[in-house]
Amino acid sequence: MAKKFQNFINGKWVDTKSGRTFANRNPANWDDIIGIFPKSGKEDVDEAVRSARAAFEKWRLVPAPKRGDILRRVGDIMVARKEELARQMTQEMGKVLAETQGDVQEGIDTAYYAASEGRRLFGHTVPSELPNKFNMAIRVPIGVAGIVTPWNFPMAIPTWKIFPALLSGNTIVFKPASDTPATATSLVEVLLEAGVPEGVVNIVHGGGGDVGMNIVRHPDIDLISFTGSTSVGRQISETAGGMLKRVSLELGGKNAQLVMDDADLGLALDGVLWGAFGTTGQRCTATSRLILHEKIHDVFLEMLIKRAVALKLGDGLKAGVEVGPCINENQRKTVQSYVDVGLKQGAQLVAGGEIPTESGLEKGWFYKPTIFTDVKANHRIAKEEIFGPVLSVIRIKSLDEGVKILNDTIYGLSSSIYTADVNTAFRAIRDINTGITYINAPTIGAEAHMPFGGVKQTGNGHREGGWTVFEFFSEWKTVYIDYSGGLQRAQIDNYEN
Ligand code: UN1
Repeated sequence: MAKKFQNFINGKWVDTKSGRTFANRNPANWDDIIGIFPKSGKEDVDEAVRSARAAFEKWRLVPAPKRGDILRRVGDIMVARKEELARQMTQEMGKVLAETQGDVQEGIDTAYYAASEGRRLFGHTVPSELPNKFNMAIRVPIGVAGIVTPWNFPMAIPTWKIFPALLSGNTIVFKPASDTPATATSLVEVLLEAGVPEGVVNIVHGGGGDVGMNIVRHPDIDLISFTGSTSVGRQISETAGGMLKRVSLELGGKNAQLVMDDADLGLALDGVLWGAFGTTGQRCTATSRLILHEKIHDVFLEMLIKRAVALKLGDGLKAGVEVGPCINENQRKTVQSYVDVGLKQGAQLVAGGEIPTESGLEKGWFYKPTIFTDVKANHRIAKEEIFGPVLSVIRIKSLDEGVKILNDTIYGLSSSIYTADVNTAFRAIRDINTGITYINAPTIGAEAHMPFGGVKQTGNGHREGGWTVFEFFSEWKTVYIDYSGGLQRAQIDNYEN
């Protein structure tokens, strides 16, 4: 019998009001049911928002260093449970164990970073233009945060949002992706064990339409943090924009790795294999374009194909497996449809491009690591986010041409350049138009204490991670304290006419 999971609302584990449920399956073996989860609706969201709103009145008054102490305990518990959480995540999401361990570690890093921020949350004191008057700007909590997260980083991305939101004094209504609800449930259990009070964190499982959009639309949700597709992000932005809500969006990417003729090719090869096929290409930061200088194009490609076709697919819990499955049937269909489009538009398929037929893989959503060459700027596989193990290779003649092609996309999340020339590197840093740029490293691998996010249609200008995420989850309050004992009129009494 598959385990039955519940929502957590107002300090209690509860079923949905409607009693509806859905099953979640292991993408490497669809006979393996991870659990039965609540398929929630508007009435469940309403209940969760009521709980979070009531809890906010107490939580906002807990001193930030104390909120930080709870998050430090969250980090400690995650350290103790790291292996178990990673195994659960691989079973639920498919990526290999080393990667799910990394995903949990990113949550641990975020917990400790947020904990330390509890003793900082700096404001500003600034001199007043009037005598006997004191000016300061302080950070205050905002209210109830709606947190809507994807399945590709089932632990790290929720922690990027929830931990700074809590540290800043907000309460939470959390809707995790319906492909990874078990990991999300474990995260809530960790928060409770660490001492997060009743009502402060609420989790509501279910679909984007029934749960996600009802969170976005709810008048008592003050801010929304979403990571996912650009099309859903646009829908959230339109709805929330009309209600004048604060929204942080982390959306698509079409990230490129540029390899110059002076690059260390072995290093660039390890980088692109990890960037393109790690997490089965299912990262916002995944390398989906490889831009090769013509002088090294053929030799590099030969090295790349050899390694890519040798990557071992399988159940991510098994030793030696390097690439897990796609998350679900739809995602694999999307990958296959892009491969078909690539072929139709005239790109050359040089590796993969099909579902593997080896025994042991037949009950999972596996797809072979795929490489296209002769990809042109107008090909859809050069422009659109695929979110799977498909790499489009483009040939260039110079740095300028490479940077131009790299920038020629509606997205702008991550980028990478391999070169031995410091001048080339610095010109690339200046001219590449993405939120994140790596020099001699792949497009993936952001660290928790650095700003994370992108330009153009990758987002709406906010940054997660690092010190910048606390900007999003808190409000500035400007305070003037006049201790002169008289009326002092700014801009008037301190100037002679
Ligand atoms: C994502 O795919 O949305 O930089 C997040 C990385 C990871 C996070 C990716 N640390 O690849």
